[in-house]
Amino acid sequence: MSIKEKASTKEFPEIKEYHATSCGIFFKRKKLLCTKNSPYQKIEVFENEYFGRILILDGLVQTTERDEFFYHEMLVHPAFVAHPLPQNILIIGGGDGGGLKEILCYPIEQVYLVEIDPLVVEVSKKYFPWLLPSLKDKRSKLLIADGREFLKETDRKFDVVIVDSSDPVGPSLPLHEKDFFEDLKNCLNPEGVVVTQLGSPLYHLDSITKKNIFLKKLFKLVFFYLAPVPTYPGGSWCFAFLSDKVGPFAIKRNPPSGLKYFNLEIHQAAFALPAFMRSVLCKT
Ligand code: AG3
Repeated sequence: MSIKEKASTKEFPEIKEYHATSCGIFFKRKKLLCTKNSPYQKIEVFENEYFGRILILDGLVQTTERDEFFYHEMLVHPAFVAHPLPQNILIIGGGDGGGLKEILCYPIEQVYLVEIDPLVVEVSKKYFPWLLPSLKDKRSKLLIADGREFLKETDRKFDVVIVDSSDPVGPSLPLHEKDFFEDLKNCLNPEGVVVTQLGSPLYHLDSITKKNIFLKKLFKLVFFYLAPVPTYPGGSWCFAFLSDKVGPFAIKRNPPSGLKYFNLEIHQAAFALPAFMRSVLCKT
């Protein structure tokens, strides 16, 4: 960015997300596109010169046009290259549709998108270009429902479940709890794989460690992996790959072409954990 460009952004107000009490990230707000309160949360979309449109829920950055591919590709493709035959898919959360568009790259039978907040879907349809075409795909079924209730009530079984929650506060809190993962397990086919986002290895290591304990009791195979997400706290994000039968390393198919971050080398490398994570996660 040139000095002139830097100076020209001065007039814009700043949007901040605190990552801890003394630090965080800021964006200059070029244009406010939407600010609404749903019964669940505050939903904001604004435009930043560098990152494009940014979706914020209750003050937490969810996705940006410029760097969404890091997160959404790494949320979806590891499970899809490793599962023997992913046909029936469930996404819980993820009402912005970033994960859905990645899933639809595969020849699946059906994908349920279960999002609690209809306003997130409405707003994302309007401001993020990938959601509307993904919802029009005949294989997509949008259900506005509480993910936890859906799992308790459904008799469907899924091959891959993607949990695209926000941080463990507000409407996403239940999607981080033990009961939820127990219910999730009951909705999996025998070769089912679950991927869930777990937060920042720097800021959220305690909560990742707590989940590790109950996840290892529930699933025979528990793997953690990492991906860079420039606009999330700490810039590096942790995911869990969970299954009773299917591990991540025996590759069953190539990823779709045209991806911007994921490839099979990245897939293998992503499961290598730094020493500070291994020392707390690999001893239990
Ligand atoms: N879900 C994970 C968002 C976590 C962001 N946390 C934060 N900024 N503190 C993203 C949903 C996008 N499909």
